[in-house]
Amino acid sequence: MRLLLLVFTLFLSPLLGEQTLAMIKPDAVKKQHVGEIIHLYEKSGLRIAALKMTKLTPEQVQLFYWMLKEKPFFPELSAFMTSGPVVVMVLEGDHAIMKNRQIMGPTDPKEAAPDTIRARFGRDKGQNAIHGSDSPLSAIEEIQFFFKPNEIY
Ligand code: RTP
Ligand code: MG
Repeated sequence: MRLLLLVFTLFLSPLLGEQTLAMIKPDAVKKQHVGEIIHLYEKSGLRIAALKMTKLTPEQVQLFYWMLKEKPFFPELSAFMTSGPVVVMVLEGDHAIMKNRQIMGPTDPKEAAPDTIRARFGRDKGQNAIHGSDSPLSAIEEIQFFFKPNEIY
């Protein structure tokens, strides 16, 4: 079953309506940019298939950003990501993973094109307003991290 899901995700889903996870980070929620960011996604042609607000625990940040656990900035990242609620969404559409990364802009808002979420709402490399899955595998894992199948429409 897992193998079938993997094959479907890697080869077919980009054409049929790929899904990705987007998370509005605590800085952007605090500054009340949730509505604007959701509006940008809806205008982009991606469909919002699931949506919720939640507050991450330090344990959840360790699991979610497991690849970065050894990085020197991880304590700062953990403090930031647990500093307030986040809004998580499943976005769906053609090449949703890549499209979302384009709409977000690069990690450092200073390097981002002016109309991207990070250029508009991010402050620096740490507090950069938005997260997006970066591959088909991370999209599956991150969507499952936050949503049960019956919460995705
Ligand atoms: P994200 O996972 O949040 O979508 O960001 P990303 O792919 O653009 O960047 P990634 O390398 O995965 O880093 C995850 C998040 O860690 C924080 N970070 N801080 N202070 C620093 O040098 C630094 N580097 C990364 C950011 O919040 C980044 O988005
Ligand atoms: Mg990343």
